[in-house]
Amino acid sequence: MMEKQIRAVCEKFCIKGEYRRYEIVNSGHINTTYRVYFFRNGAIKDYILQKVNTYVFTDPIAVMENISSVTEFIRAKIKQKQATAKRNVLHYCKTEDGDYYTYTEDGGFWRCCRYIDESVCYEHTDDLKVIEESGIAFGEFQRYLSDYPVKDLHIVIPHFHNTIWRYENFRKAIDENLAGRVKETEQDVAGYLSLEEIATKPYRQQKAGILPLRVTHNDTKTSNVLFDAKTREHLSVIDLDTVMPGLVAFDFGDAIRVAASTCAEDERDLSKVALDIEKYEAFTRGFVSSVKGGITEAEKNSLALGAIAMTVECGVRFLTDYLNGDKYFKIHYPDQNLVRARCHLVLARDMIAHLDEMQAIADKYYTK
Ligand code: GN1
Ligand code: MG
Repeated sequence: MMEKQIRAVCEKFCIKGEYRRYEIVNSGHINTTYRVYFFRNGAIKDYILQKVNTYVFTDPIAVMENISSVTEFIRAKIKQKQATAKRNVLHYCKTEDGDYYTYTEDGGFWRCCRYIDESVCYEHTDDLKVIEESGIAFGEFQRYLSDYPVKDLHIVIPHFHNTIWRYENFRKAIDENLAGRVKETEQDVAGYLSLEEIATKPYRQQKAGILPLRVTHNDTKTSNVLFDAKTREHLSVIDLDTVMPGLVAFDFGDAIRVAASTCAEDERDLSKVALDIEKYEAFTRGFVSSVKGGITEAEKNSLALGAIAMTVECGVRFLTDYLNGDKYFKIHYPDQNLVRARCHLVLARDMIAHLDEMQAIADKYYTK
């Protein structure tokens, strides 16, 4: 059944050659992803098919408009300096009608992109070179889009990194107690409520005009970068669903949340959870040197704070979803959202304890 649907979608995207097989890609908490293998001109050609989660992305066509426009923009920039951009930016396929998407009979919204040859991605890594490379990748992304017209982007998820709004939703979930889980999470709830002031600071600074809105990726976890399988150098940033106006501090911070943690984002053993300052430094070196002079002094001063804001915000979102009965993030076992939330609370507190040190490292690599 699934295979039939997958083959039908491939046909819509005019993929040539002989279909071989598909596999499920089990990363990402939102969309459903498949890798599909074709045989053409004596070689295997593979593609990534995704069924977009339309509960989360209520206007998926707007998502694809953002993505196609941003990837074309980046492609043109890369082609100014090298012959091909094939491995350095995603290439989405069009249907016969010229659309970057197709629907299946069950109402599913699908898209398809070429798989980047000899690439790998990591959910979590201890390899400092890979971490520094991921910093370079997101810094480069920021630089490529520094002159992209921000106002042309669709706001595909309103209030996405509006930390104040995330807290409002959290309070609503506590009041409604839809899944009857408030009692067992009393301590976690109190812990997150106590961090509201610090977590909402970058957002308030943007509202006050201290921090500018830029084109940002907004989902900068380590698994959203592809690396060369042999050299471990960065190739391309992926998962462009949430490219929207945002803060540099948020892209930096959301990356640190994952890249500079001692463990995975759902570590149950909280004694293992901490900020790894060496990893933090590796990412920061990559990111700050790669955005070069493209960020203001105020933005540089907001980076470490952004890491705290994004770690708290993400934890608040996991806990809110747990309280609501796991409606948003995919879970692989019953209390995964609670485990994720607890892990983020410990990580955020450790970051707060090291804020000065984190800030000093950002200062060290910054040049105007
Ligand atoms: C989701 O889809 P994925 O796994 O890249 C989420 C991010 C969270 C992340 C936590 C659209 O990202 O905001 O930070 O999970 N994406 C959306 O791992 O909500
Ligand atoms: Mg994503």
